[in-house]
Amino acid sequence: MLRRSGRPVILAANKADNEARRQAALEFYELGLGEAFPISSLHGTGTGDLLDAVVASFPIIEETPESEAVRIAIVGRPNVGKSSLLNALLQQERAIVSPIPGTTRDALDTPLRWEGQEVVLIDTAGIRRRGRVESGTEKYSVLRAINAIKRSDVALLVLDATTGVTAQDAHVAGYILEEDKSVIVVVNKWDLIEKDAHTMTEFTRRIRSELKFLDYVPVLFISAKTGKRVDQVLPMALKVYQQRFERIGTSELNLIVQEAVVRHAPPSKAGKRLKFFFASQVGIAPPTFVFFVNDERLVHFTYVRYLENCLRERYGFLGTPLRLIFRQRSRREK
Ligand SMILES: Nc1nc2c(ncn2[C@@H]2O[C@H](COP(=O)(O)OP(=O)(O)OP(=O)(O)O)[C@@H](O)[C@H]2O)c(=O)[nH]1
Ligand SMILES: [Mg+2]
Repeated sequence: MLRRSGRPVILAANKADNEARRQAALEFYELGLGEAFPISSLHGTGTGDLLDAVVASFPIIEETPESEAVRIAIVGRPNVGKSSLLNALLQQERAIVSPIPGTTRDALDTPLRWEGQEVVLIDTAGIRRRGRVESGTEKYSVLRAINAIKRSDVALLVLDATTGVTAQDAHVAGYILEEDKSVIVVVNKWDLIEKDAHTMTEFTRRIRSELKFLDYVPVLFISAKTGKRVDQVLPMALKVYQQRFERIGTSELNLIVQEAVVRHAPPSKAGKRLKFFFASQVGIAPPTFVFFVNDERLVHFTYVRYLENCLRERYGFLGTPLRLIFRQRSRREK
């Protein structure tokens, strides 16, 4: 009956409380349902591998329903050089423009092929600060930029090197994060800066402190005008795109959590300490993790940050936001 249903079937052999019983679970091969996962509901063993198998059988939900292309939005304040960057990217010899019929929903979408990968670059009009009196067209351009961010996988947040980070830049960064998009900071007009050996480090430090929630984000210093380091933009964007889809296996993830807890004790309140029971990655793009804990009220944001850093130490997730969700395990299950 199960086979006829056409649904994926995963066999769990329960009550495999000891090694002998785990071995015995191999016999279930005879059912013709593939490998049996020996588990023990009583001891909670084997459930990690079982969950991995369950998750692996899920149909892959296409994040990019309109095409297979990686969509990269170029956003930032007016006049920082977004359109110039687009043109500079198109001038690179390896970027061959190849129009794909039916994918261009907006006059500003430029499809191209980069080393075998379909890419759509989305140029936008500069986003001004919220709250200003906006003319009709300006308002429209803001909406279009926000829409471009929504449609993208990766956003290039373009800054003007001569003005540094402004409140508007933080504002645009906020839009990108609200949408859980991956991001690269591109500092443009680097040709106009008088530099010494420390300028780039100092600039990077300032960007990281002024946009502090973006500390996992790569920063590139370019000149759309001279073409300097423009060739690093697309490879970096594609790298960031790939890390958006990275998965941590359940056993590996739980090891990371155990080690994190040993290195740095979780917070406690009124004599009660936060305890981790089990963690699982439940989603990609952005990578989303659920942590089952004894009491979610004990979760403090500094510890969330710390856990996030532990995940990034091992997996990078360059330029990609992570979602960490904490769930209280109900008493019944204890
Ligand atoms: N020196 C220098 N000038 C640049 C660079 N990139 C762009 N510019 C100049 O900056 C001005 C604005 O460039 P655009 O590319 O139109 O800027 P934009 O971000 O598309 O502007 P909006 O579409 O109005 O939001 C132009 O005069 C460009 O020539 C650069 O790397 N160096
Ligand atoms: Mg422009």
